[in-house]
Amino acid sequence: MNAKSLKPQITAEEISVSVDALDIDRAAAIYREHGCLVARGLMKQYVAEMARDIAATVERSVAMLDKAERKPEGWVVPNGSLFIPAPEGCNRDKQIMTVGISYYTSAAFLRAATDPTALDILEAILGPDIELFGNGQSLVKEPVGGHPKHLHQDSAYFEHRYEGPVAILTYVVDTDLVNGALRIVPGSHNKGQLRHIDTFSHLGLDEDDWPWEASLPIIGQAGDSIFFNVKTIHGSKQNHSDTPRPVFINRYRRPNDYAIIRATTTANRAEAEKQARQARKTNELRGLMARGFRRDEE
Ligand SMILES: O=C(O)CCC(=O)C(=O)O
Repeated sequence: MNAKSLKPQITAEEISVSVDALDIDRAAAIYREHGCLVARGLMKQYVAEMARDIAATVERSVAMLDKAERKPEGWVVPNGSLFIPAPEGCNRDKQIMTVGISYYTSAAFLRAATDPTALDILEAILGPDIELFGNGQSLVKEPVGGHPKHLHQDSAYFEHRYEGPVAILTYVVDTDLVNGALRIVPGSHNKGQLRHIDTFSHLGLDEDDWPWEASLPIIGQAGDSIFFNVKTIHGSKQNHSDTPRPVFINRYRRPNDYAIIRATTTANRAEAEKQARQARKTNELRGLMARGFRRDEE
């Protein structure tokens, strides 16, 4: 594969808007065309509290490691944090990956999820009625070699009946090529559902087909947010800095949408694919309404 031919033909600047001079229609148009959008400064006001709450949750999670339960994805401690094998040189044999923080444990997280400017942009993308998908997610890359997240589509993990969720991933610290900038493949939301393989960071794309060079790194400051479609290819490399690299993610969808396949490995995805036709909105937990009204009970 010629990596040069895969190199994104667009710059981060071209898919970015600033909340200080926000043109909502332009923001939505960028998202629609490229399957991604960078909103500079969108979540600045929540960053200090989110940094505090994420750090406290990580500390508690590490203290619970002796109660960790083995799962196909790694080890899960009682507060829901997921650990995977640690990089060489770490003083533990397990490193944190996803942090057991949610709207149930952090008021700042819930406030960020219902941020009015974020919802204005989402409304221009999804329409007037918007349901939260999930209870919020946070990932932390530990210092000095914290995990990579291989390029993937979120739809490998939760494929939806209709358009699927919009994710908003927010940097909690200034993030660059050293500590693991999010990398994104603009336009890849139009490629349909791609075949994923099992990787160190769970479902991921085959690097021979989708090398890192195909992706555009988004260098940003704490409080910058990246919107992306459930089928937009994204991922991030290891954290080579000496401090943690946290992010938090809020996800939203139209109220009538629902997951038809949920998976974390190729084996459980193959099983879930067989059941996809039986999936119904009524079989899934409804999310809280972030804007508008749930018009049709399906
Ligand atoms: O932490 C990151 O940079 C990536 C997170 C991610 O790709 C995901 O949760 O789908």
